[in-house]
Parts: sequence; C-alpha cells; structure tokens
Amino acid sequence: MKTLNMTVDGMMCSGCSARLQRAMEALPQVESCRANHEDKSVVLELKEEMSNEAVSQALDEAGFTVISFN
Ligand SMILES: [Cu+2]
Repeated sequence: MKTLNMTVDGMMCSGCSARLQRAMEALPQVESCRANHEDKSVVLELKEEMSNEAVSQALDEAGFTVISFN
C-alpha cells in the first residue's frame, strides 16, 4: 500500500472535503482518502499503482486542483 500526501486547492468547507473523499474513494485504485479543507491536505491510501498524473487528473475532473505532492 502506498500513501500519497498532497496539497489541494478548491475545498471551501467540510462539504467540499467530503465530496473530494467520495470522488477519490470511487476509484478502484484508492483504498481510502482523507481530506481537510482547513489546511488543504489530502492523504490518499492506494491499493493499486496510480501515477501522480492520474491522481491529479482525477482530482481535476472532480473540480479540485493539486498544488503539490508532498
Ligand atoms: Cu464546500
């Protein structure tokens, strides 16, 4: 299992972070996702390989923007 830590733009409230988590957890590669709108942090647990580009694109499609992979 691989853990990705990111800073993600586009979350204004806990509704946004819940929506982000649901969008990411719907992906087959994702085991779990924790998002915090206050510090813009997203922690992704992957059960299958997923490139940073693919993660970035999936977040983009959900309406969010990856600022950095940390
Ligand atoms: Cu919101």
